[in-house]
Amino acid sequence: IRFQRLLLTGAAGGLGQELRARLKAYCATLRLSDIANLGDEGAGEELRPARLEDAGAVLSLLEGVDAVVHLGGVSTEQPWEPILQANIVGVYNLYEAARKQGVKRVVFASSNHVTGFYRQDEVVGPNDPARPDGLYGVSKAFGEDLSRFYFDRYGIETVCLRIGSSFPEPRNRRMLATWMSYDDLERLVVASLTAPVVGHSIIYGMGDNTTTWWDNTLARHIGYRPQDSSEPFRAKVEAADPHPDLTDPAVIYQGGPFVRTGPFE
Ligand code: 15L
Repeated sequence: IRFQRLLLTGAAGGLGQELRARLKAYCATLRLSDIANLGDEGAGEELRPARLEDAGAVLSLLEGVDAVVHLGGVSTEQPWEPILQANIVGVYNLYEAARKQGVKRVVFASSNHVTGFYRQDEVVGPNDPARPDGLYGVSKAFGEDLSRFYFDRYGIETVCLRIGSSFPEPRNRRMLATWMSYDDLERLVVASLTAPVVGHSIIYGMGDNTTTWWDNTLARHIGYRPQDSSEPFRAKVEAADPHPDLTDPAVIYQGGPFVRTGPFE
């Protein structure tokens, strides 16, 4: 047990459900928040449904927590209004609450879609300019910038995780590069919570894959060592899609299908 109380937002989502089970080992109390149903409160859990756009609710959410794992918000390309509320207003409310409640570290679920308009024949690192592949990617870039400001101005540390594709298995050719197992996700989040000093850091959430588009060498101080590779799934994934269309933007760019989602009106 390293923490008295951790807050996990977005706890009802795909990665939230995984981390709900896994983060309990690291804290006496795990506070869980979402707008979707969180089920029953287990031992060592506190269920606190909250809307991220509700500043007052978010302020009480962060009361008495040692650190936050912020997965909450919209996680796909969507129309502007939901993204504005959950990911822009919501992340501002989160950092204001951290400032007012004295919370000193946040692990922010950013996304590979911050740099989704780089091509699949380029290798990108955290110091390259953002090239978001949609409004969702723009909102995650905003969260990265906002968290950098809260570090420079108020000393609140953040690790921005530009998560690739975290699923039980890679589902397509793109995910041979972007895939991260749930065990590696846990390793990454725990390293981000427990590294002695992180300042403001950006790290791509990927596994120990053979094909990679992302350079994490500038984030070695976090101490994340991925252990699972997409390579054992390669033959199966390639057989399912033997002739990819090399003129399809989803095949050309790192963001995959996100680069051609929308507009919505
Ligand atoms: C994301 O940011 C999404 O939240 C997730 O559902 C995946 O689609 C992932 O990116 C991806 O790029 O595969």
